[in-house]
Amino acid sequence: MSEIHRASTTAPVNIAVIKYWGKRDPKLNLPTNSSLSVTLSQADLRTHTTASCSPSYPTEDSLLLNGSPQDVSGARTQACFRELRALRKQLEDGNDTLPKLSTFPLKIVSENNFPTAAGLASSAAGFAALVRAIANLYELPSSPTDLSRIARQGSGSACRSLFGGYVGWEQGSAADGSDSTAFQVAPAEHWPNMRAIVLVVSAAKKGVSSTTGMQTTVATSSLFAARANETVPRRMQEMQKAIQDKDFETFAKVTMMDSNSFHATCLDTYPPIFYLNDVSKAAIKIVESINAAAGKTIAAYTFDAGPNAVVYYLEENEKQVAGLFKSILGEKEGWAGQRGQGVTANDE
Ligand code: 2P0
Repeated sequence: MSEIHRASTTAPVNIAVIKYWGKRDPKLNLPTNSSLSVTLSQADLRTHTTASCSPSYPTEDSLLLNGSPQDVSGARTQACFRELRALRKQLEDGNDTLPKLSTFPLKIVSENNFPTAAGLASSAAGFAALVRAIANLYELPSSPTDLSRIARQGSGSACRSLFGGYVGWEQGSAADGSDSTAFQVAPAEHWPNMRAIVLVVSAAKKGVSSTTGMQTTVATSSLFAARANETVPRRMQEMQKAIQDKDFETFAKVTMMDSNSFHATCLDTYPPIFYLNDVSKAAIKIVESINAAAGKTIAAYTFDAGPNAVVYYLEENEKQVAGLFKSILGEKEGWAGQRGQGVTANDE
């Protein structure tokens, strides 16, 4: 009987507070600007992935996501498989006693505990988990930074899910992408009272994929260049300082302004891209009214490539923020439910 080698891992969803939108190299997923995200608690939103390989498997690599077979022939998945196999082969070439796992077909089995492709960063957790599961299977000595470089080629935002807490993605300048990697700005424990609530406005698959949307924005939006070249570089600095200083008001203001800026470039795309709907806009109004009632900024909304809102707040304001949202959930048509909690303390 042939041996089966197996390793499992989980990777969390990350939600950007400075958004990645635009590629300078679509093949390598090299971005036009740096970005920064908060990694959510694995208890709520995560992908669980098991990678296995065996000489007895059918010759083709395979991937099962939530029970459905996925196409693995795409360039992105292939790039991840190729890079990880090459690293394993280096180990095997230097050590005759190691089993030749790099030559065996791979079987990947992934489960998301949240809606796939509904603007909830499913590809981020998905590729991060895929890359780390295979790296574990191959017993690679790679650092999270090395793995972030590989996961980025699967999906740009995936590089940020290799770290916990507050995570930046440096756009880099090298043509081969060697310096376009994720880095930890601060671990979750640095600001342990940070909380996020996810308002699932719609679990439907998004209308315009991120890859198509962002490249149309780059090609047609006149607002885009100012965002990528001036606004985001400044905000990256402001945001890192706000996190270091645990300055929630600045964190919140920059988060909301960057979400608005990203969606403005979407609207400025031709033909326009609409990710926010009327329920999203109602969520913005509620956050504004919460902040007005508090007399200071205690809640921050942000939206990715979909209508679902993520609202950041501090634990001490749980009642005023999450409590209010929870009390109106169900009364508003279109709010299918809510999930959320703290940021992850898992730095793996
Ligand atoms: C982000 N988004 O920073 C931004 C904000 C959506 C809006 O990263 O083409 O799925 O796979 O590199 O990572 C979504 O884009 O795009 C995304 P690809 P990805 O989280």
